[in-house]
Amino acid sequence: MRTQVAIIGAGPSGLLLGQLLHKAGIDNVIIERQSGDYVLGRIRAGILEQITVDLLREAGVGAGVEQGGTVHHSIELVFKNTRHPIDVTGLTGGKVVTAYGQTEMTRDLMAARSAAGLTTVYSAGNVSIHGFDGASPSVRYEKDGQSHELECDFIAGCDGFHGVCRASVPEGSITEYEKVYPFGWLGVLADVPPVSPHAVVYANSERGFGLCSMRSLTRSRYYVQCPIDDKVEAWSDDRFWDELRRRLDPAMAEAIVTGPSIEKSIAPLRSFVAEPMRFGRLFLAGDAAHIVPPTGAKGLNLAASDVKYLSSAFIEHYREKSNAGIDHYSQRALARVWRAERFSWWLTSLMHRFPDTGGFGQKVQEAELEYLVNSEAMSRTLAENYVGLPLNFGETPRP
Ligand code: RFL
Ligand code: PHB
Repeated sequence: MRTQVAIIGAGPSGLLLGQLLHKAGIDNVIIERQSGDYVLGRIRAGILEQITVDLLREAGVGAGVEQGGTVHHSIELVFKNTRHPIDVTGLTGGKVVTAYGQTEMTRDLMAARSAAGLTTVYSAGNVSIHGFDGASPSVRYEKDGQSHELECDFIAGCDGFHGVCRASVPEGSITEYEKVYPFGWLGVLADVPPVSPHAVVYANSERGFGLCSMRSLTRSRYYVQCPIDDKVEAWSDDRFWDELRRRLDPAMAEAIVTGPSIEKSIAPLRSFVAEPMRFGRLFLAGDAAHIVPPTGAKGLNLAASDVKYLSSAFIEHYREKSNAGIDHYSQRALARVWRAERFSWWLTSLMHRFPDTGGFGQKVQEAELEYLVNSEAMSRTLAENYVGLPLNFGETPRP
């Protein structure tokens, strides 16, 4: 088999890239280790920047988010048992965020891909990549007991943090930066109406961080910070709801509608960046190249902006026979990645209880939060990062 771009991974990065390339007439095949159902079963992000929504439209899959997404103009911070709305739209000259689950976005992209008759190989075993430092890269994999080889012009490594692409790069050519946080997030999905009309509630409390988010007007997603080695089995639904209530302000705790969980999982928190994001004819995108702690809601949005830069670079290569975009990809994507890394690290540090936070650390966090909600300058800094900085932020135009 031969294609122009071989995409490894059918998560949001790989599926969105495949769709944008298809729209531009560039042939691509996706090789995915898991089954389609398994990919759809992973409950992850829920907040889309406008850039991500625009990209879904550009890819021809905007109908789902237009019908099922909820547009929001504000978020809410809770500390010292008090709520503080932040008018992100007012502070950013009209920008919004949209609540729409990663699961739904993935389903829309999968449906569009199969409607277009594009090849996706699910449940591929022993995926390996070859020859990307030369002119003829290829991908080998097993399917139904048979070995296959896919020849291509380029490989897009969209295979997440534990994928094979980054791991295949020679050790000396890659630099990794990492910070692992000493806690995780316990998340619960439940068919209950969201507690707050705001997009997301971020709560700082002496008991640790809590978060209220939504998937629709009848489905909510809630999280509490938990010890890194905690087990899901130790958390009954009742224990989860009790703990969440204790981290919110009293009125919100009273108002929250609880119900049986339909999903419950613990995610570790990590900041990670691999540099560069290009190795010859191999390009990394999304979680394959970087991880942010979920506090800033940036993981999925960064995957989308990588894909925007990468698809533009491939389109420029095939249409205009120019490699300028390809040569610029890593530098461009990494500039945006580090801005989101900084923001996610900062919000994580401000909102969570660390082992050494203590009384002093708690007071300093509260003082910073108090400054934030009373200073228009700092509120605006939070808002402009939260809605997403422009794709060309800080760039000098290419000649
Ligand atoms: P994904 O979604 O991990 O998809 C990668 C795909 O590659 C496949 N794969 C392989 N395929 C072939 N061969 C191999 N050797 C392969 N190895 C792996 C995988 O099966 C998978 O289908 O990466 P992508 O597309 O870059 O998308 C990134 C987003 O998924 C990610 O940034 C966000 O979900 C991060 N994230 C969250 N972000 C938020 O903004 N808010 C959240 O609440 C939030 N929660 C989360 C998260 C990420 C989590 N991870 C990675 C464990 C919760 C979790 C648990
Ligand atoms: C979610 O809806 O899952 C969500 C929202 C905001 C975050 C993280 C997760 O910062």
